[in-house]
Amino acid sequence: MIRQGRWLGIVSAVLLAVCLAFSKGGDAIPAVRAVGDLDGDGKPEEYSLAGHSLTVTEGGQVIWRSAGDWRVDSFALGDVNNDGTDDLALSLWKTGSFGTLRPFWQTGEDTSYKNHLFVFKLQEDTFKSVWCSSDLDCPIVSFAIRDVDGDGRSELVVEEGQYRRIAGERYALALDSPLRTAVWQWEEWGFRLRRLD
Ligand SMILES: [Ca+2]
Ligand SMILES: [Ca+2]
Ligand SMILES: [Ca+2]
Repeated sequence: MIRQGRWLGIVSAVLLAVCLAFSKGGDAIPAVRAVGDLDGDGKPEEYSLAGHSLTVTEGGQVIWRSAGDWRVDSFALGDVNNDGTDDLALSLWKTGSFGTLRPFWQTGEDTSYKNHLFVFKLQEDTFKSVWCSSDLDCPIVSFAIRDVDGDGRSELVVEEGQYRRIAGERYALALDSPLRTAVWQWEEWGFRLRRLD
């Protein structure tokens, strides 16, 4: 049992090192578990996705949990807005396109259940929203934060699919839809489409 425990410890250390390598290299991929130090306090946070819920701990304490009515598909750590600090990006499904930041000209019912991309930064153990999309036109199948053109700035690389209607305003990813790759670059107030393949 002791030997088994030691091996488990070594395997965990290797996994931790791999995760740290991803977060430090600036080339992040969606994962079910990752380690980063987004607030730069020298204490790494652990990010774990289970049951479509993301939990963030630091020093064994839970510092953040995704909202109960979000279905989180995937996440990535990386400096998606190129301000020098890594961010947390989430692909999630929820009801309502606008949440509390509803534009005044939107007066109808806000009951659609679709895919969103949210970006947060971490400051002093508090996650603050950097950008929260309304309903995405095309749902995310997978995404990564990386520098695709080698200019030293990160891009958001998204594999997009199509929605299928389940009932009413409730949608899901159409599993048989053709995929396309979209490359988005952060500009001052949001993402601009750079390329669509
Ligand atoms: Ca930290
Ligand atoms: Ca950033
Ligand atoms: Ca780039």
